[in-house]
Amino acid sequence: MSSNAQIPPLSTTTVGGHVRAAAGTSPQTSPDRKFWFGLSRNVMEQLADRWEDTTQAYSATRQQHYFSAEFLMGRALLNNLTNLELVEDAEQAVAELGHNLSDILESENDAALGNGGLGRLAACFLDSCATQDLPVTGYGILYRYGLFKQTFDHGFQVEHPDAWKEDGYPFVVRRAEQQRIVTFDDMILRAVPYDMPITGYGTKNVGTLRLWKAEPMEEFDYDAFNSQRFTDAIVEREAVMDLCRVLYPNDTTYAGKVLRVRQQYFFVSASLQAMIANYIEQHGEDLSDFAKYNCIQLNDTHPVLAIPELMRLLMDDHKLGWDAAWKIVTETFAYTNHTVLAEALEQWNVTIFQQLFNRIFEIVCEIDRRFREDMRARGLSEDTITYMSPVHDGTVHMAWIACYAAYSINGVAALHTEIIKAETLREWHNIWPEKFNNKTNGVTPRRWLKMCNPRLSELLTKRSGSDAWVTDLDELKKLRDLTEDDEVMRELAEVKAANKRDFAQWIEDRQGITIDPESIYDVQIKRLHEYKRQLMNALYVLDLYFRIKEDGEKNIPARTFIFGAKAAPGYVRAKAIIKLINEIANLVNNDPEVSKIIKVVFVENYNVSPAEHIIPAADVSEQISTAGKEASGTSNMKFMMNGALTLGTLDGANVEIVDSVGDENAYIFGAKVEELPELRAHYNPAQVYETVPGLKRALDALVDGTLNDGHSGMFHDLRASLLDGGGWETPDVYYVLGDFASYRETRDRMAADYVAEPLDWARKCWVNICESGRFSSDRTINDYAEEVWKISPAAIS
Ligand code: 26W
Repeated sequence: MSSNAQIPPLSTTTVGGHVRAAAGTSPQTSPDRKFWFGLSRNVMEQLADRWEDTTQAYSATRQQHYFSAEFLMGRALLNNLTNLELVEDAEQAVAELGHNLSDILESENDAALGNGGLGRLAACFLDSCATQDLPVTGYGILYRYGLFKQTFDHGFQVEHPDAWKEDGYPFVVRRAEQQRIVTFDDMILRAVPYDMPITGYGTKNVGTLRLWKAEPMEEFDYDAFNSQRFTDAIVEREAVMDLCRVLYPNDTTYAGKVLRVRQQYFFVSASLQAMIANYIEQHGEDLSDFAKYNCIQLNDTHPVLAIPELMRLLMDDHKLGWDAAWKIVTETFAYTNHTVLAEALEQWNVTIFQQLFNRIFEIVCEIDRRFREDMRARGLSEDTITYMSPVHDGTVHMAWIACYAAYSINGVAALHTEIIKAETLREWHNIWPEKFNNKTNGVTPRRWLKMCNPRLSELLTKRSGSDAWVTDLDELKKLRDLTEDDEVMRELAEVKAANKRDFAQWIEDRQGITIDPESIYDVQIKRLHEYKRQLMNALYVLDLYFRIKEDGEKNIPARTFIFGAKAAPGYVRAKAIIKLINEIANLVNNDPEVSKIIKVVFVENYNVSPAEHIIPAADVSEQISTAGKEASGTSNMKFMMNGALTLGTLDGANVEIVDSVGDENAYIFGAKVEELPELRAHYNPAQVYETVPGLKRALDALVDGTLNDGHSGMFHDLRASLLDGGGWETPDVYYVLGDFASYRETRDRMAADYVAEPLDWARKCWVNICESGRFSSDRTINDYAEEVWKISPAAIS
């Protein structure tokens, strides 16, 4: 179809040459990993000229800059081959050189520079921006270690460093000539950009993700070395290198770590300096039109230091007055909120600011002073003013700075946006309702459908007569009525069955566990958090075990319960839930009778690439958060696109998914947001435990010796957290027991429906696939581009 015709073909000769250079052997004897390097370099060679052209085109126009502490990119090679429509060429060349493309692809490490939803969203957004020729650049940090690797030791999570690029990484280019200097009061260092090309599908444009790396000012301090202060010189170097060493593994829990605020300031300062330099090069020294050519999206509060830093750069380095600088700042920044959980709000002790960058602290205090003046003039009460002020109680409140300075504030799903307007950011909404808007999240159909599910992609292309859906997912709506065509439904069922066989093989190879590919694959994959209620899922499985084992229930449809989740290393209760699921897996999988009907699989080290194997094979998508807590969710969208049905609460984007597919094509249960306050007021979990069928037996198994927590007391704590809060906290904060009966009934019904009439199940899956266009990140990005960023496509010729 495309412009890619001009790319010189990727051939046995070119691939062979790159592999020889990377491996120092013939391609035939090269290890897969070295082959991957060579093939990747060949891809880089192919896109280089277009990348340069795109960068040039974008620098002259109005641009958007996406600031994010996390980009969960996953693997790059297949994504780039897919986008450049080179998969077949690569397959052929690799085969001719005696290798197998899928082995080569599997030798790539995931670039796991993110924790979960927020980081993966940033990655999907970049894909959609490139595909739609939008002048957008991502800015973040080149972490040496990505999200920790997870293993299980006797069922307990163990964390290991993820040295993902230790032997090199061909998809970033160091641009030393564009380095910047970043100054802290106690440290000065160089920020060196490493640029990653972001290819789009069916376009020549190649966007950029710029990841900054901290390096010492001097390659080596020879003076210190010569004056015998050798160790001092090394220690200083290491302090600088520490800055980018590791991605903080907390997802939603804030920890006031100085190194983290250093990371944040480091990358926003370097990015802003680069933006200003480009502006001056293009439009001259007068910065008053800065906001006409640039806008910045703040991905949650992590990059909010960019607000005082831009003030500093404009005033101190470029000599603008406060008002002129503030005008630019307030026309430049837009802020996205990704969570309503109070424990996620970033607040830094003022002493950290004073120690690291006192000038920034001064500016924040001046923002605070003017804010208070402004609010008094509006007649707000002193209490409200204090609550909303950027600096109070010895703390700097990052979200409040963002709300005050940003021209746009958005939530990530319709329900979430309503909640931040009415609760989380209520005071701000009262003053500036016009700043608030919703941008429901989306996911890229390139990675999450075309690339990870080639069988379904082929079916969709065949049935719609073209592959236009790859860049316009709404095209699939036109196929919705094919539910009437049993032949198509049988094809769909066969695609799913084949994907399930692939997954069974994959998990057997990876973890040595055998599952039944004919069973229902019921999947919950996401970070481990109490609000996501993996514990409720686990209790259902445990209860089902007893129903089979003790009650002798017959007619239980065969099922495989699949989990994937990492817990923040310091989140004790989340780790207890991981151990519990592993113990339940032990119990179930080793029971000669029960294991014929159900199995439990915990996918170790869940990440982007495991997700690409799991999602195409899934039948049931578990989206079971306590209503009001999951801002959006994005795996719900990936599952839908791949023909899995949602078993979920009316939370986050689930609400919009049900709205698109209809009640009859999803399985919704549990308390709704507006019901919860009333329900909680009379909630007595101990009574629910006694009366709801199955609960008592399942919960008691946590402490009666059925399950073994290695004498850690973890399972006792889990049970207590639900029943009486251990006597010192509110019991069952996330309403696990309250929603259990409804969950159990709905999940049972869902399994029964699956086996009752496979073609009817396929019809529901088909509707989900055909209605997933609304959840393409192309749609999300279009909405941002038109309503918030005001940018238009800039295609290169
Ligand atoms: C400071 C600690 C911290 C770390 C990460 C606070 C907050 C976060 C993120 C905001 C957590 C996150 O990833 N949120 C998820 O964002 C997704 C993309 O919008 C949503 O789909 C998820 O519902 C939301 O949990």
